[in-house]
Amino acid sequence: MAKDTRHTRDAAEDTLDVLVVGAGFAGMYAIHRFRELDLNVKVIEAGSDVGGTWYWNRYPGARCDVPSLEYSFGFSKELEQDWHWPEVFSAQKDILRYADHVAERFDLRRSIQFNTRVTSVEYLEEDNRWRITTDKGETFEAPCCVMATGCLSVPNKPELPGAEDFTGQTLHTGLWPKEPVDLSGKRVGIIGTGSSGVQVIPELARQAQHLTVFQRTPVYTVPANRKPMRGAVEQEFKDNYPQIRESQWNNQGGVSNFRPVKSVAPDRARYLNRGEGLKIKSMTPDERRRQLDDRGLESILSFSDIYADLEANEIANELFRDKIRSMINDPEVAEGLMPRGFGIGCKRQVLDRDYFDTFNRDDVTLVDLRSSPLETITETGIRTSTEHHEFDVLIYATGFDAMTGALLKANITGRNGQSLRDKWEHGPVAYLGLQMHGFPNLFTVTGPGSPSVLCNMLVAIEQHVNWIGDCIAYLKARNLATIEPRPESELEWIGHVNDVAEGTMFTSPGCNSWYLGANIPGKPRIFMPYVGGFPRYRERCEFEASRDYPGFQINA
Ligand code: N01
Repeated sequence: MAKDTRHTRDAAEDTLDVLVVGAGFAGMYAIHRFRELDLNVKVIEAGSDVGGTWYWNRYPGARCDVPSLEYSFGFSKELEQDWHWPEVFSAQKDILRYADHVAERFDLRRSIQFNTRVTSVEYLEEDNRWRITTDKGETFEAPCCVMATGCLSVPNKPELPGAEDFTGQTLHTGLWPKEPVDLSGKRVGIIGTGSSGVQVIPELARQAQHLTVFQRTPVYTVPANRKPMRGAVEQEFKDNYPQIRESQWNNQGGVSNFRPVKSVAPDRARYLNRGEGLKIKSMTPDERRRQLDDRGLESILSFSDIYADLEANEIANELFRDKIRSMINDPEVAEGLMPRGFGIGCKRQVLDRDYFDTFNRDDVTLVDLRSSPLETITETGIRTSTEHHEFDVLIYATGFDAMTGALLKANITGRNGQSLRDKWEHGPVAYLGLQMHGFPNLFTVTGPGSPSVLCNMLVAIEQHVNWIGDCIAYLKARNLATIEPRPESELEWIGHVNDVAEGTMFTSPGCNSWYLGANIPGKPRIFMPYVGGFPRYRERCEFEASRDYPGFQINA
């Protein structure tokens, strides 16, 4: 098909410095920061509004697992002080309200073209420019391009036999409709019990006439600390924000772990101390059980030896399974819900509200796909090797093509016509998760090889956007044409990313997570995020910027 080269110009486009793909929190902050640096920026966004992951994941029960006072922008002291979070861990709708407020407050929407999907991103070598083509047949050009496309933004819908035959309603948690979905009186089937499934299942059970949960892998999930925000606690946080933000930047996962002391009653303060630092191997079986009984199932995560010692981890796994036995009425259902064959800490920790209790309801059925594999989807439900289950609505909570999915889907082509797909055939190769050799002036926010999903995303995003903005401003101020990593920098960094993941629970035997690409058939098995910690990573980025980018090639 002939390429549509119609070029849509807006008033500022001739002087555009940067094109950004995506108006989630990364794209939003990029507009603000780039404007501060006097860079002319335009953002292309597929959705009809800002918010990224929180725009698309509207399923009932969607909620953040980082406290909102920490999962929020730190670039504006006024914003920090003015915004009120109604709950400690925010629901999706409150995070979207925050995104809307940020967009209004900093007048971001005038730089965003909504309802437009990018279909290709191409380097024009002779001009040292990037051209973006959209599904509307438009093209836009600029010397630099920033992919702010998110780590979990391409929903994974597995190809299951008979999927097209189902005549009822089909939904995906990662593409939940904006319009309310009424499930009352409906029979609902759901596939998937990761973070999304675990959050939505109790909500579906409350709404639907009957819920059937198709589970392939049981999950280690612990109750979320779900509470309304108390004014005094919020104020104490706000009074300490400078110190909190500094702690975030010096913490492995970008969270300050700030504990309010003035606004918390002494007995509560004791409760908040979940026994961090205790070693499970140094305790007797009775002491371990007492720890969970007294401080809750979530305290299992605080044993300090379970993340690097497989034997300690297995003791914790058995303790977890014991707890499930005591929580679930039907022993067969309890057995079905017990994770085995991989340990706590291999996957992203899942937090829930009433998850296990849900399986004590008469109107909820657990189907264990390990003992009864899914044979086919039918017109009216799912047939497993043992039974046909009928329902009106089928929900996929089957996750995402994480970290690389959105970048590959954008059809990026660099120098000499090399596609990113070809470059990453055997796994993502990038320097600091920021840039790829052969793709000059193309930047990725929280790309593979950066702390990204192992870090508080808002903190990771701010650090990346700041670095990218400074780098582009550096080129512009010196009239330099392009920057890209040296090939040896990429290889050395990827080696380091793999080395630090080695020996952790993330890469332990039996671990199959989306961090490793293991949820997508055919995807290279590589541990993608950087597990070496945010401070160490940040230092490396700062080293590059402060020494005129020695790990990069710069062309005049
Ligand atoms: O996706 P997942 P998710 N047949 O990949 C199952 C973030 N997040 O959307 O494990 C049957 O974790 C799959 O089974 P298995 C967070 O970072 C955060 O739930 O592959 N089942 C699994 O049970 C999280 O880690 C929050 O055997 C199939 C499920 O689908 C990330 O997003 C909330 C299947 C997918 O689980 C992804 O979570 C929500 C098949 N063919 C999400 N294919 C919070 O902040 C897949 N599955 C709280």
